[in-house]
Amino acid sequence: MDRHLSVERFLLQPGLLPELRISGEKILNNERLSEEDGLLLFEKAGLPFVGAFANLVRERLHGDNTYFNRNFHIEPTNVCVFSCKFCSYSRLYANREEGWELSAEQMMDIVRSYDNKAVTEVHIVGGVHPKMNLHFFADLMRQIKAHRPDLHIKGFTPVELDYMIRKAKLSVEEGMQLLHEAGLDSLPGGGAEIFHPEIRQQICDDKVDAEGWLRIHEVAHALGMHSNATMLYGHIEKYWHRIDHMKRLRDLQDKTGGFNTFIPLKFRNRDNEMSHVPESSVIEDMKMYAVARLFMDNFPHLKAYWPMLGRQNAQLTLSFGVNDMDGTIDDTTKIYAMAGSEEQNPAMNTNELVALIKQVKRKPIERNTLYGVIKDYDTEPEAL
Ligand code: V47
Ligand code: SF4
Repeated sequence: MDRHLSVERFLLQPGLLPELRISGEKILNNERLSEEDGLLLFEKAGLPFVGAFANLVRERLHGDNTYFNRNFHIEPTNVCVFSCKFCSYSRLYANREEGWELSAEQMMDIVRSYDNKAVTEVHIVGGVHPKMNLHFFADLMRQIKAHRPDLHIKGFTPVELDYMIRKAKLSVEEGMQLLHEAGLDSLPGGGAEIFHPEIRQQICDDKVDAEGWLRIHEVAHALGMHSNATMLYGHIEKYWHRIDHMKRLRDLQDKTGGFNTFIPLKFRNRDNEMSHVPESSVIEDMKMYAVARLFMDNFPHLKAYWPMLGRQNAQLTLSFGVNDMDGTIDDTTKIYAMAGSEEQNPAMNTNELVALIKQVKRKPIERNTLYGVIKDYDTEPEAL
């Protein structure tokens, strides 16, 4: 059936709110949704409605293509000077003997352990340790690039960058330029949480604010680097805080075009100071992905981070706007296992990830960080 027609029938439902019909028509006509439209979808639309429209947009942009990459994480430390209430992972500097701190040599050992593996990206992210400064990380990146020049380094959130650049007494432009020249290729999406101060002050008061986060990404884009953006949802925020967050990102993307991917991150409540806050339902999670796909019309990709959602829910997101499953990860991240995810040892080999995508009738495509196609698994044989 024509995809357009199958979605149009939602607009013919008797009793459909006139405002929802208007939003639906905008989507069919490729028009941008306003903040009011976005809020309405969260508040008044059922999951089948938003899901059908989000899937239409996903298929318009990408057909059945579903991207993943082969990557590994390095988490240099979980010692952190900040104290985000949702964080299950960090240890304060005063309690640093409970945490870990990797030396540059230990991190190079991790990089070398992938020497014969077809990984294309290393994702470096961790706590903010006062002794691991900008020059330490610049030197680490030079060593990584000297060892393996083609490995894409996606690293550091604006939380880490703001702290290390300030400490080095450089401007954001100078700091980012130095790190880029040392080998930093792109920025991951972390540290964004919820931008609005009403929520940010309650959950992560002491780290970089919305303006600081957005400015670092803007400077990175001006240097020709790409980046991702996240949103930590499903805790104490209201729907309008989510819309405010997405609008700020959409506005910056209009200006720079430097974002690749939007990644909604489901709040997990184990072993943190927000454990009393219940987690969102699967229905709410799917709605979040669908509205994100519809509202973030200038973000080419929408990612479900499977180590956080679990494999089956990640499969489900592929019908609600998502076209990217992140990567093989290889059990190298602890952030979500410590926060209560189903995935206690997140690792999937390429064949498992490919099978997961094929099982729900989508086309698995291995990509590099910037979405260049490495292999189309629909037409080529499986990896070994
Ligand atoms: O900013 C921390 C989140 C983020 C919890 O860009 C939590 O490709 C849920 O941003 N429940 C860091 N989330 C991870 C991140 C990321 C991950 C994968 C891929 C990319 C990418 C980026 O983790 C933090 C925070 O929002 N986080 N604690 C928690 N309890
Ligand atoms: Fe530190 Fe990041 Fe945890 Fe916040 S979320 S306490 S910045 S490691």
